[in-house]
Amino acid sequence: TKSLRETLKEVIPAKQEQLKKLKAEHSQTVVGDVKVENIIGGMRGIKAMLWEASVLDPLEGIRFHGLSIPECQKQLPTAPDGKEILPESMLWLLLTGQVPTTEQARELSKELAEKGELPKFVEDLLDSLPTTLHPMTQMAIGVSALNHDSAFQANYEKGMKKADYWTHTLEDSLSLVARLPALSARIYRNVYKPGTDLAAVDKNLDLVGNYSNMLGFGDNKDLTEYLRLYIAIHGDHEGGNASAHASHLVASTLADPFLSYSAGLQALAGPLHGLANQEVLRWQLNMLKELDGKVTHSDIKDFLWKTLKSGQVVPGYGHGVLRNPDPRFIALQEFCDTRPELSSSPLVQLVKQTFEVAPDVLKEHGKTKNPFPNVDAASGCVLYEYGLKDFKYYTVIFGVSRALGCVSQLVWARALGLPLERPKSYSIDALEKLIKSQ
Ligand code: NMX
Ligand code: MLT
Repeated sequence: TKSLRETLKEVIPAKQEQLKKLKAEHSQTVVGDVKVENIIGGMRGIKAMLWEASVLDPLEGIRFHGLSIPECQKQLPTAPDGKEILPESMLWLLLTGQVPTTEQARELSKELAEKGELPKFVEDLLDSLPTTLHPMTQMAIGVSALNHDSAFQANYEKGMKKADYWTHTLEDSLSLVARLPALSARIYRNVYKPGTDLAAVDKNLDLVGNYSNMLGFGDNKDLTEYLRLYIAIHGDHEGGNASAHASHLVASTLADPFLSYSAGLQALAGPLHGLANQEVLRWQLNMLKELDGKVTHSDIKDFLWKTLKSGQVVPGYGHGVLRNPDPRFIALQEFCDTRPELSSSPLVQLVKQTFEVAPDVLKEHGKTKNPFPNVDAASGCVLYEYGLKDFKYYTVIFGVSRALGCVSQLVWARALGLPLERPKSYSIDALEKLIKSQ
């Protein structure tokens, strides 16, 4: 069996050649145009980034190196005691474009567990933060501080060659992914279970096995399995989403993977992006409380209109690219359907009922281009039902996951020699002048 590094050494030259040929033959080929609406509309729809690991189709949803979520569920190795996708398998796929064997996935789990402990100063740093500081802010601080040991930065200072950028990026990336469970679980324990013991990293467990254990939910096999699925399928959503794009932009300056991913986390912490999963839970719990358990479609409709009329967005609905229900939402719903304790829960049922009502209400409201649920509409209710009720923490779990895609791209960006990102911007006056000159 080939190791991860051997596999990458094999696949990278072929991609480098492919890009070289593309550049030589098609640098001037036009693949779209830029309209004023794109410039003033958050760059929606502009084809402007190279991103290797996944591509998002507006109707079908995400494919990771060509594989849909159901295909990944069939093909990617699981944990020894589980049925859900192992995030290490997803990381392998995102990095190499290949489905790992079970042995390769196990090797990666082992390597990550071996690298999983935090430096003492990062533990002390996290312990010193006020417990009132949002868990996402704590996460970004902790990830940023891990750059103390960056191989990329140390070797850059020594004057490494461009051809070596990706190998050190890979080492930092694996070290980052490996340490995220200990880092994120420490934040959880400090904020929500102060004064209780935090388990050490178990060298025999997979990434999420360890994460769940350190969070204090190791005995709940169903939650651990849910976290595996959650973390695997939130891993990547092509390059233009705010966290991936932020991390890619920062890394294009040759800032190391820790600094780059810390920037990605700061973007994930916004309510229009990853923080929406916390907002969904707050909103659905309010609905459950206000409707006092007696929930009908007409009650849900009224509640939706109340939200919209108060000028708020319906959290968990809409998307910058998707124009259909998010297949990640569907996969999480299917997880609930296979477990009676979840499918009978009023909260899980409410999420489902909301899905039956919200698209029509949003269509009637007439603003959003996509009236369907995104992944955040479903992700929190299962955590809540399994006892992880602290919803201000939910985006941290998303943050553990999104690292898989972001670091994979960092490795590819350095291997392919992608340049500093620097798009052209215009003031309103300059844009008007440009329009007149056309
Ligand atoms: N509820 C109410 N209004 C909405 C919603 C919604 N769920 N989604 C979009 N709109 C509005 C939007 O605010 C905009 O209004 P205005 O013209 O007054 O500025 C209008 O519809 C057009 O927006 P779109 O072009 O459809 O959406 P856009 O690409 O700008 O934004 C989101 C995408 C995801 C930011 C937006 O749909 C939203 O705010 N959704 C709720 C928050 C959410 O669930 N975010 C999570 C996304 C997934 N993730 O994990 O990151
Ligand atoms: C994501 O997973 O990043 C979200 O669905 C947002 C996006 O793709 O824009």
